[in-house]
Amino acid sequence: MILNHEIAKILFEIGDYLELQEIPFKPKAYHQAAIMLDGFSEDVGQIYKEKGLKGLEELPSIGISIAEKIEEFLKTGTIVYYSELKKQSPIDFENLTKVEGLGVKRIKKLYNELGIRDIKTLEEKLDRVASLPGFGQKTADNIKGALEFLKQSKGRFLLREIIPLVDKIEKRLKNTKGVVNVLVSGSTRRRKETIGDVDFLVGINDDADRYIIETVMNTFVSLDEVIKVVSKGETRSSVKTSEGLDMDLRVVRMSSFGSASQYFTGSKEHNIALRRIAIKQGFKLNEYGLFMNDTKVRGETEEGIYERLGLSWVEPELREDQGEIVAAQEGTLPTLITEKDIKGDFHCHSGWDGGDLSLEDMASLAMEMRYEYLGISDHTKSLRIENGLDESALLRQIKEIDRINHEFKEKEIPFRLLKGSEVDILKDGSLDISDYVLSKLDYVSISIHSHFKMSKYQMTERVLSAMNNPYVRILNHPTGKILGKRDSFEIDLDEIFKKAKERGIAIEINSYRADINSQYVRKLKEMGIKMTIGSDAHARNEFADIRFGLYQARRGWASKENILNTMSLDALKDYWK
Ligand code: DGT
Ligand code: CA
Ligand code: CA
Ligand code: ZN
Repeated sequence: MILNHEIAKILFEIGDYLELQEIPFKPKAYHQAAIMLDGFSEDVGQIYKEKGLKGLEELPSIGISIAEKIEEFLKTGTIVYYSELKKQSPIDFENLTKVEGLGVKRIKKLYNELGIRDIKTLEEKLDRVASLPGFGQKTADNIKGALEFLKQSKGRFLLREIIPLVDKIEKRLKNTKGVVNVLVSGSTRRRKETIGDVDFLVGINDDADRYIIETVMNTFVSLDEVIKVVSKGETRSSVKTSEGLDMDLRVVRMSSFGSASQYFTGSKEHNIALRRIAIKQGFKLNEYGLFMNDTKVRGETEEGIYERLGLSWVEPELREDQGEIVAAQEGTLPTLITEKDIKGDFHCHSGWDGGDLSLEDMASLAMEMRYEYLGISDHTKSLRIENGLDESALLRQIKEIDRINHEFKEKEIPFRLLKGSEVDILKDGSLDISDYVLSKLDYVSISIHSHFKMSKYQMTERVLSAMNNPYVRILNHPTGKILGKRDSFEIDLDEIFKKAKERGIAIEINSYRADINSQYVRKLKEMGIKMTIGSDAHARNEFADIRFGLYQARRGWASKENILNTMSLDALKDYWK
């Protein structure tokens, strides 16, 4: 929900500024309101429209003063209180908090002790950071790494973060007069995990006049989100949004819509390989169509083009020139896993380890997703910032799940919660929960959440040793990477995959982190290792994010058979025995 998110971001920052001024209580209120809003499933704009200020005030964690700020934002697009705080503050919070590892407390110290105000002064005074009390060389190195990371990733956007905006614009274009079809093409359609720019394709009737094209172009360049029009032409326009995202639009006649879809979906490498095949057969292929001796033989549909060239239609996620063309010629393309195949999720967090979701809430959210089961995988005790569960809490949770499942059974509801856990792998490779308690769970998934800076050998041994525990069924986010945020730690994945194969442990494709990318998926598939797709949801609106893991699975050629969460509950329980 892009509006909720936008407001939440501002409220959170207000909290930060207040914390900086050492004002009591208020910061927490703003932070809590922001966290609630970000995870809230309904659009605040809609709530305000229907119920006014009162509706906002009735939301959890929101009192009258914050409700008024939200109202102000909805009415005017800004919050004066926020702009004032920001103006008064000597510190550029917005950008400094983007540096992984820098929270309000540290930023405050950096300012007070070294006069660091923004990214630039941070870079300048970096060598003095290590000697600050409470920082040390390790922290300074981490900050340095995070700064480099920030620079590197500039320019590309996470698919997950732009999709809401893209959907909105797609709808807007679809509702424009004279528009027959809209396709989001380019890397967005191929579901690449990061996007350089978004490529919209609009189809209009063959006999549409110039006025129609003009209307489409005008709609596009005057979208609310657009702050800069880079170019505006007869058939093509480019713009920049306020978040810095570039977007292209091309308008084509419907008789060329298929060939244009094919061309602008790419990838460039796939297109070049396909064009080579066309040329070999005496055709010419471009965005306007497939031609033989200047006569257009195909163009309306993508399928038609592939078919005429002797290929089956290729799913966009596979179009990377990674063997898909030959497979399409030979009719050996895989049947990719689809959203419908997913019967449950093994990675999500309840209010027991933070957040505000009860187990019942989670069950009903899972049923909304049409799942058969949901694995509760709260963190364990070593993860103190996340309120990790200790043995006794886990045992209580197990009881509670049994009780809820019993109720489902009584009421003949065909859904079950699974007793899972995201158990912490300690520095020495042991798990932080006793085997006795682990044996009571339906499945155990394990993760590294600490001590990232080990040698490759040590880290590999650590994880291998954890994988030897007989109750382990899933290894979560094996590289530690969080795409766009944090790099992977050193680890020998070949060894890890071998062990996974040997012990029948599944490797997680984490939807949020995107650390297991399509190349790894493909390798795991080839090795015959099962995978899971995990949403890693901590809030209401994050369950549906499982689709981003699904996209990476598809880009890695995964079929239903390769992914554990496509199994029915009975088959799964059998498998885990
Ligand atoms: P991006 O934007 O970096 O995430 O990646 P794409 O794939 O969206 O690339 P983009 O936006 O430059 O171009 C969109 C599509 O247009 C691309 O996937 C294939 C097609 N295309 C662009 N340039 C060429 C080219 O030089 N040759 C061919 N055959 N196709 C091209
Ligand atoms: Ca693009
Ligand atoms: Ca482009
Ligand atoms: Zn998790």
